[in-house]
Amino acid sequence: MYAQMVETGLNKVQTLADMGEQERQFQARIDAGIKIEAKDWMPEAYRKTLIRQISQHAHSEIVGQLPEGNWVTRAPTLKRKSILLAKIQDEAGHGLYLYSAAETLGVSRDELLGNLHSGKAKYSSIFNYPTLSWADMGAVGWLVDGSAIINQIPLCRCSYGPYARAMIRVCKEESFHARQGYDIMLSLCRGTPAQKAMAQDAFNRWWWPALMMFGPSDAESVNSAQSAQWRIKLFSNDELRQRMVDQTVPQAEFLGLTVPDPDLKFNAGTGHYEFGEIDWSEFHNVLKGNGPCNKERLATRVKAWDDGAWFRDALVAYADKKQSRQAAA
Ligand code: BYC
Repeated sequence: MYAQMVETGLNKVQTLADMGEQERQFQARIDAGIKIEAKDWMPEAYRKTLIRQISQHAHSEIVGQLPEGNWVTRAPTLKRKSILLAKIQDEAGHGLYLYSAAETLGVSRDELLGNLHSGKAKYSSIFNYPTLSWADMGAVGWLVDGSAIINQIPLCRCSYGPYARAMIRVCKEESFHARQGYDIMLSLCRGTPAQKAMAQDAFNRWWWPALMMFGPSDAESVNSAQSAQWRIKLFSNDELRQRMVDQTVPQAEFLGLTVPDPDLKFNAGTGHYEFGEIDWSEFHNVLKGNGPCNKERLATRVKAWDDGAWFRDALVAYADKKQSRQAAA
Protein backbone atom coordinates (compact mmCIF):
# COMPACT_ATOMS: atom_id res chain seq x y z
CA MET A 1 0.00 0.00 0.00
CA TYR A 2 2.80 2.42 0.94
CA ALA A 3 4.61 1.94 -2.36
CA GLN A 4 1.34 2.45 -4.20
CA MET A 5 0.65 5.69 -2.37
CA VAL A 6 4.09 7.12 -3.01
CA GLU A 7 3.76 6.14 -6.65
CA THR A 8 0.46 7.90 -7.11
CA GLY A 9 1.68 10.86 -5.04
CA LEU A 10 -1.41 10.78 -2.80
CA ASN A 11 0.48 12.16 0.11
CA LYS A 12 4.16 12.59 0.32
CA VAL A 13 6.44 10.83 2.77
CA GLN A 14 10.09 11.49 3.43
CA THR A 15 12.49 9.45 1.34
CA LEU A 16 15.64 8.01 2.94
CA ALA A 17 17.64 10.73 1.17
CA ASP A 18 15.63 13.47 2.95
CA MET A 19 16.29 11.98 6.39
CA GLY A 20 19.04 12.71 8.86
CA GLU A 21 21.21 9.84 10.13
CA GLN A 22 19.15 9.26 13.28
CA GLU A 23 15.93 9.12 11.30
CA ARG A 24 17.45 6.75 8.74
CA GLN A 25 18.43 4.37 11.53
CA PHE A 26 14.95 4.66 13.01
CA GLN A 27 13.34 3.84 9.65
CA ALA A 28 15.74 0.93 9.16
CA ARG A 29 14.62 -0.56 12.51
CA ILE A 30 11.00 -0.22 11.46
CA ASP A 31 11.69 -1.77 8.06
CA ALA A 32 13.42 -4.67 9.81
CA GLY A 33 10.28 -5.26 11.91
CA ILE A 34 11.93 -4.24 15.19
CA LYS A 35 9.48 -2.70 17.67
CA ILE A 36 10.01 0.87 18.86
CA GLU A 37 9.80 1.13 22.65
CA ALA A 38 8.92 4.12 24.84
CA LYS A 39 12.50 5.06 25.71
CA ASP A 40 13.85 4.72 22.17
CA TRP A 41 14.60 7.80 20.09
CA MET A 42 11.77 8.61 17.68
CA PRO A 43 10.99 11.48 15.31
CA GLU A 44 8.66 14.04 16.88
CA ALA A 45 6.14 13.50 14.09
CA TYR A 46 6.03 9.74 14.83
CA ARG A 47 5.36 10.50 18.50
CA LYS A 48 2.63 13.00 17.60
CA THR A 49 0.95 10.63 15.16
CA LEU A 50 0.86 7.88 17.74
CA ILE A 51 -0.49 10.19 20.44
CA ARG A 52 -3.20 11.32 18.01
CA GLN A 53 -4.20 7.82 16.94
CA ILE A 54 -3.90 6.04 20.29
CA SER A 55 -5.76 8.77 22.18
CA GLN A 56 -8.54 8.88 19.55
CA HIS A 57 -8.73 5.14 19.87
CA ALA A 58 -8.92 5.36 23.69
CA HIS A 59 -11.63 8.03 23.51
CA SER A 60 -13.58 5.82 21.09
CA GLU A 61 -13.55 2.95 23.58
CA ILE A 62 -14.83 5.19 26.37
CA VAL A 63 -17.46 7.05 24.33
CA GLY A 64 -18.30 3.67 22.76
CA GLN A 65 -19.72 2.56 26.09
CA LEU A 66 -22.54 5.08 25.86
CA PRO A 67 -24.72 3.71 23.02
CA GLU A 68 -24.72 0.30 24.70
CA GLY A 69 -25.11 1.65 28.23
CA ASN A 70 -28.45 2.90 26.96
CA TRP A 71 -29.74 -0.72 26.88
CA VAL A 72 -28.45 -2.21 30.13
CA THR A 73 -31.69 -1.62 32.00
CA ARG A 74 -33.78 -2.87 29.08
CA ALA A 75 -31.91 -6.04 28.06
CA PRO A 76 -34.56 -8.74 27.48
CA THR A 77 -33.12 -11.38 29.88
CA LEU A 78 -30.80 -11.53 32.86
CA LYS A 79 -28.27 -13.45 30.74
CA ARG A 80 -28.28 -10.81 28.00
CA LYS A 81 -27.96 -8.09 30.63
CA SER A 82 -24.91 -9.66 32.26
CA ILE A 83 -23.26 -10.25 28.87
CA LEU A 84 -23.90 -6.63 27.86
CA LEU A 85 -22.55 -5.35 31.17
CA ALA A 86 -19.39 -7.43 30.77
CA LYS A 87 -18.90 -6.10 27.25
CA ILE A 88 -19.30 -2.48 28.32
CA GLN A 89 -16.87 -3.07 31.18
CA ASP A 90 -14.37 -4.54 28.70
CA GLU A 91 -14.57 -1.32 26.65
CA ALA A 92 -13.62 0.70 29.74
CA GLY A 93 -10.63 -1.63 30.16
CA HIS A 94 -9.62 -1.07 26.52
CA GLY A 95 -9.73 2.67 27.11
CA LEU A 96 -7.44 2.28 30.11
CA TYR A 97 -4.85 0.14 28.27
CA LEU A 98 -4.87 2.66 25.45
CA TYR A 99 -4.55 5.75 27.66
CA SER A 100 -1.64 3.96 29.37
CA ALA A 101 -0.03 3.24 25.99
CA ALA A 102 -0.44 6.92 25.03
CA GLU A 103 1.09 8.03 28.36
CA THR A 104 4.30 6.16 27.50
CA LEU A 105 4.76 8.81 24.77
CA GLY A 106 5.05 11.60 27.34
CA VAL A 107 1.53 12.95 27.43
CA SER A 108 -0.69 13.00 30.51
CA ARG A 109 -4.08 11.35 30.72
CA ASP A 110 -5.57 14.61 32.04
CA GLU A 111 -4.36 16.42 28.93
CA LEU A 112 -5.84 13.77 26.64
CA LEU A 113 -9.17 13.82 28.45
CA GLY A 114 -9.13 17.61 28.40
CA ASN A 115 -8.87 17.44 24.60
CA LEU A 116 -11.81 15.06 24.44
CA HIS A 117 -13.97 17.19 26.71
CA SER A 118 -13.21 20.43 24.85
CA GLY A 119 -14.16 18.77 21.56
CA LYS A 120 -10.60 19.13 20.19
CA ALA A 121 -9.90 15.40 20.01
CA LYS A 122 -11.76 13.08 17.69
CA TYR A 123 -13.33 9.74 18.55
CA SER A 124 -14.86 7.24 16.16
CA SER A 125 -17.72 8.60 14.06
CA ILE A 126 -19.73 5.43 14.72
CA PHE A 127 -20.56 6.33 18.31
CA ASN A 128 -22.54 9.38 17.26
CA TYR A 129 -25.47 7.28 16.12
CA PRO A 130 -28.40 6.36 18.39
CA THR A 131 -29.27 2.84 19.57
CA LEU A 132 -33.02 2.78 19.02
CA SER A 133 -33.98 -0.85 19.67
CA TRP A 134 -32.61 -3.98 21.34
CA ALA A 135 -31.58 -5.21 17.87
CA ASP A 136 -29.08 -2.35 17.81
CA MET A 137 -27.11 -4.21 20.50
CA GLY A 138 -26.85 -7.07 18.03
CA ALA A 139 -25.96 -4.83 15.09
CA VAL A 140 -23.36 -2.89 17.09
CA GLY A 141 -21.63 -6.04 18.35
CA TRP A 142 -21.72 -7.74 14.97
CA LEU A 143 -20.86 -4.78 12.71
CA VAL A 144 -19.06 -2.26 14.93
CA ASP A 145 -16.99 -4.66 17.01
CA GLY A 146 -16.60 -6.82 13.89
CA SER A 147 -15.13 -3.82 12.04
CA ALA A 148 -13.02 -2.91 15.06
CA ILE A 149 -11.40 -6.37 14.97
CA ILE A 150 -10.62 -6.08 11.26
CA ASN A 151 -8.97 -2.70 11.87
CA GLN A 152 -7.20 -3.75 15.07
CA ILE A 153 -5.75 -7.19 14.29
CA PRO A 154 -3.06 -5.57 12.10
CA LEU A 155 -2.37 -3.08 14.92
CA CYS A 156 -1.10 -6.02 17.04
CA ARG A 157 1.85 -6.00 14.61
CA CYS A 158 2.33 -2.23 14.43
CA SER A 159 5.74 -0.70 15.06
CA TYR A 160 5.10 0.82 18.48
CA GLY A 161 5.52 -1.88 21.15
CA PRO A 162 3.16 -0.58 23.88
CA TYR A 163 0.33 -0.03 21.35
CA ALA A 164 0.86 -3.39 19.64
CA ARG A 165 0.86 -5.26 22.97
CA ALA A 166 -2.27 -3.46 24.23
CA MET A 167 -4.04 -4.49 21.04
CA ILE A 168 -3.57 -8.23 21.62
CA ARG A 169 -5.91 -8.40 24.59
CA VAL A 170 -8.27 -5.84 23.06
CA CYS A 171 -8.68 -8.01 19.95
CA LYS A 172 -9.38 -11.15 21.98
CA GLU A 173 -12.13 -9.34 23.86
CA GLU A 174 -13.53 -7.71 20.72
CA SER A 175 -13.90 -11.13 19.21
CA PHE A 176 -16.19 -12.16 22.11
CA HIS A 177 -18.10 -8.90 21.60
CA ALA A 178 -18.66 -9.53 17.90
CA ARG A 179 -19.90 -13.04 18.60
CA GLN A 180 -22.35 -11.88 21.24
CA GLY A 181 -23.70 -9.32 18.75
CA TYR A 182 -24.12 -11.95 16.06
CA ASP A 183 -25.82 -14.22 18.58
CA ILE A 184 -28.39 -11.50 19.35
CA MET A 185 -29.01 -11.07 15.60
CA LEU A 186 -29.34 -14.84 15.16
CA SER A 187 -31.95 -15.09 17.94
CA LEU A 188 -33.94 -12.20 16.48
CA CYS A 189 -33.75 -13.58 12.94
CA ARG A 190 -34.97 -16.98 14.14
CA GLY A 191 -37.74 -15.33 16.16
CA THR A 192 -41.09 -13.81 15.18
CA PRO A 193 -41.51 -11.75 11.96
CA ALA A 194 -41.56 -8.62 14.15
CA GLN A 195 -38.21 -9.57 15.71
CA LYS A 196 -36.71 -10.26 12.32
CA ALA A 197 -37.97 -6.89 11.06
CA MET A 198 -36.33 -5.24 14.07
CA ALA A 199 -33.01 -6.94 13.17
CA GLN A 200 -33.32 -5.78 9.54
CA ASP A 201 -34.08 -2.23 10.65
CA ALA A 202 -30.99 -2.14 12.89
CA PHE A 203 -28.88 -3.61 10.07
CA ASN A 204 -30.18 -0.93 7.68
CA ARG A 205 -29.19 1.84 10.06
CA TRP A 206 -25.71 0.51 11.07
CA TRP A 207 -24.39 -0.85 7.78
CA TRP A 208 -23.22 2.41 6.15
CA PRO A 209 -21.88 4.04 9.34
CA ALA A 210 -19.92 0.82 9.99
CA LEU A 211 -18.30 1.11 6.54
CA MET A 212 -17.40 4.73 7.36
CA MET A 213 -15.58 3.64 10.53
CA PHE A 214 -12.58 2.65 8.42
CA GLY A 215 -11.97 6.29 7.57
CA PRO A 216 -11.93 8.23 4.30
CA SER A 217 -11.11 6.54 1.01
CA ASP A 218 -7.42 6.02 0.28
CA ALA A 219 -7.60 8.91 -2.17
CA GLU A 220 -8.74 11.23 0.64
CA SER A 221 -6.79 9.85 3.59
CA VAL A 222 -4.22 12.44 4.64
CA ASN A 223 -2.31 10.38 7.20
CA SER A 224 -2.12 6.96 5.57
CA ALA A 225 1.09 7.16 3.56
CA GLN A 226 3.22 8.40 6.45
CA SER A 227 1.60 5.98 8.91
CA ALA A 228 2.25 3.13 6.48
CA GLN A 229 5.91 4.10 6.15
CA TRP A 230 6.17 3.96 9.94
CA ARG A 231 4.24 0.66 10.05
CA ILE A 232 1.56 2.17 12.24
CA LYS A 233 -0.85 1.26 9.44
CA LEU A 234 -0.28 -2.07 7.72
CA PHE A 235 -3.35 -1.91 5.47
CA SER A 236 -5.15 1.01 3.89
CA ASN A 237 -8.62 2.21 4.90
CA ASP A 238 -10.12 0.86 1.66
CA GLU A 239 -8.39 -2.52 1.96
CA LEU A 240 -9.80 -3.04 5.46
CA ARG A 241 -13.24 -1.79 4.43
CA GLN A 242 -13.28 -4.31 1.57
CA ARG A 243 -12.30 -7.04 4.01
CA MET A 244 -15.25 -6.09 6.21
CA VAL A 245 -17.72 -6.24 3.31
CA ASP A 246 -16.36 -9.60 2.08
CA GLN A 247 -16.61 -11.06 5.57
CA THR A 248 -19.99 -9.61 6.54
CA VAL A 249 -22.16 -10.15 3.44
CA PRO A 250 -22.17 -13.99 3.77
CA GLN A 251 -22.95 -13.59 7.48
CA ALA A 252 -25.95 -11.39 6.58
CA GLU A 253 -27.08 -14.02 4.07
CA PHE A 254 -26.89 -16.69 6.77
CA LEU A 255 -29.12 -14.52 8.97
CA GLY A 256 -31.54 -14.05 6.07
CA LEU A 257 -31.04 -10.27 6.14
CA THR A 258 -30.79 -8.00 3.11
CA VAL A 259 -27.73 -5.76 2.82
CA PRO A 260 -29.12 -2.22 2.40
CA ASP A 261 -27.17 -1.57 -0.79
CA PRO A 262 -28.85 -2.03 -4.19
CA ASP A 263 -25.44 -1.84 -5.89
CA LEU A 264 -23.90 -4.70 -3.95
CA LYS A 265 -22.74 -7.56 -6.17
CA PHE A 266 -20.18 -10.33 -6.05
CA ASN A 267 -17.43 -10.10 -8.63
CA ALA A 268 -16.39 -13.69 -9.37
CA GLY A 269 -13.30 -12.42 -11.22
CA THR A 270 -11.82 -10.59 -8.22
CA GLY A 271 -13.45 -12.75 -5.54
CA HIS A 272 -14.69 -9.57 -3.82
CA TYR A 273 -18.03 -7.87 -3.31
CA GLU A 274 -18.46 -4.56 -5.09
CA PHE A 275 -20.50 -2.09 -3.10
CA GLY A 276 -22.28 1.22 -3.63
CA GLU A 277 -20.96 4.73 -3.09
CA ILE A 278 -20.49 5.76 0.54
CA ASP A 279 -22.15 9.06 1.47
CA TRP A 280 -18.98 10.88 2.51
CA SER A 281 -20.89 14.09 3.21
CA GLU A 282 -22.58 12.25 6.10
CA PHE A 283 -19.18 11.11 7.42
CA HIS A 284 -17.69 14.62 7.28
CA ASN A 285 -20.77 16.07 8.90
CA VAL A 286 -20.45 13.65 11.83
CA LEU A 287 -16.74 14.52 12.15
CA LYS A 288 -17.65 18.20 12.31
CA GLY A 289 -19.81 17.47 15.37
CA ASN A 290 -23.17 17.42 13.61
CA GLY A 291 -24.05 13.72 13.81
CA PRO A 292 -27.30 12.66 15.49
CA CYS A 293 -25.70 12.20 18.93
CA ASN A 294 -22.39 14.17 18.97
CA LYS A 295 -23.59 16.79 21.43
CA GLU A 296 -25.28 14.29 23.71
CA ARG A 297 -22.21 11.99 23.80
CA LEU A 298 -19.83 14.79 24.67
CA ALA A 299 -22.14 16.28 27.28
CA THR A 300 -22.51 12.85 28.94
CA ARG A 301 -18.73 12.36 29.08
CA VAL A 302 -18.13 15.87 30.49
CA LYS A 303 -20.83 15.32 33.13
CA ALA A 304 -19.32 11.95 34.12
CA TRP A 305 -15.92 13.63 34.47
CA ASP A 306 -17.33 16.49 36.57
CA ASP A 307 -19.39 14.11 38.72
CA GLY A 308 -16.24 12.08 39.43
CA ALA A 309 -14.23 15.08 40.66
CA TRP A 310 -14.90 14.32 44.35
CA PHE A 311 -13.57 10.78 43.89
CA ARG A 312 -10.38 11.91 42.16
CA ASP A 313 -9.88 14.55 44.88
CA ALA A 314 -10.33 11.87 47.55
CA LEU A 315 -7.71 9.65 45.88
CA VAL A 316 -5.20 12.51 45.76
CA ALA A 317 -5.92 13.49 49.40
CA TYR A 318 -5.41 9.86 50.47
CA ALA A 319 -2.16 9.57 48.49
CA ASP A 320 -0.87 12.88 49.96
CA LYS A 321 -1.73 11.80 53.50
CA LYS A 322 -0.07 8.42 53.01
CA GLN A 323 3.05 10.08 51.64
CA SER A 324 3.34 12.54 54.56
CA ARG A 325 2.81 9.67 57.06
CA GLN A 326 5.59 7.70 55.35
CA ALA A 327 7.87 10.76 55.36
CA ALA A 328 7.22 11.29 59.08
CA ALA A 329 7.90 7.64 60.00
N1 BYC B 1 -14.16 8.60 13.00
O1 BYC B 1 -6.02 10.18 7.12
P1 BYC B 1 -7.00 9.31 7.82
C1 BYC B 1 -13.99 0.48 18.55
C2 BYC B 1 -10.22 11.06 10.87
S1 BYC B 1 -13.05 1.81 18.73
C3 BYC B 1 -13.62 9.78 13.34
O2 BYC B 1 -7.38 8.05 7.15
P2 BYC B 1 -5.74 7.86 9.99
C4 BYC B 1 -15.00 0.08 19.52
C5 BYC B 1 -8.76 10.84 11.18
O3 BYC B 1 -8.52 10.80 12.58
C6 BYC B 1 -12.96 2.42 17.07
N2 BYC B 1 -12.54 10.31 12.70
O4 BYC B 1 -6.50 9.10 9.33
C7 BYC B 1 -15.05 0.67 20.78
C8 BYC B 1 -8.11 12.02 10.48
O5 BYC B 1 -8.30 13.20 11.25
P3 BYC B 1 -7.07 13.86 12.11
C9 BYC B 1 -11.79 3.30 16.89
C10 BYC B 1 -12.01 9.59 11.71
O6 BYC B 1 -5.47 8.18 11.40
C11 BYC B 1 -16.09 0.33 21.67
C12 BYC B 1 -9.01 12.20 9.27
O7 BYC B 1 -10.23 11.59 9.57
N3 BYC B 1 -10.71 2.56 16.29
O8 BYC B 1 -13.82 -0.03 17.54
O9 BYC B 1 -4.58 7.45 9.13
C13 BYC B 1 -17.06 -0.58 21.27
C14 BYC B 1 -8.41 11.60 8.02
O10 BYC B 1 -8.33 10.16 8.11
C15 BYC B 1 -12.52 8.35 11.33
C16 BYC B 1 -9.50 3.13 16.19
O11 BYC B 1 -9.31 4.24 16.62
C17 BYC B 1 -13.64 7.85 12.01
N4 BYC B 1 -14.21 6.68 11.71
O12 BYC B 1 -6.81 6.67 9.89
C18 BYC B 1 -16.97 -1.18 20.03
C19 BYC B 1 -8.43 2.28 15.55
N5 BYC B 1 -11.76 7.88 10.32
O13 BYC B 1 -6.80 12.92 13.26
C20 BYC B 1 -15.96 -0.84 19.15
C21 BYC B 1 -7.12 3.00 15.39
C22 BYC B 1 -10.83 8.80 10.06
O14 BYC B 1 -5.89 13.95 11.18
N6 BYC B 1 -7.21 4.07 14.42
N7 BYC B 1 -10.98 9.83 10.88
O15 BYC B 1 -7.63 15.17 12.56
C23 BYC B 1 -7.00 3.92 13.09
O16 BYC B 1 -6.81 2.83 12.60
C24 BYC B 1 -6.94 5.16 12.26
O17 BYC B 1 -6.75 6.29 13.09
C25 BYC B 1 -8.21 5.37 11.38
C26 BYC B 1 -8.02 6.70 10.60
C27 BYC B 1 -8.37 4.24 10.39
C28 BYC B 1 -9.47 5.52 12.23
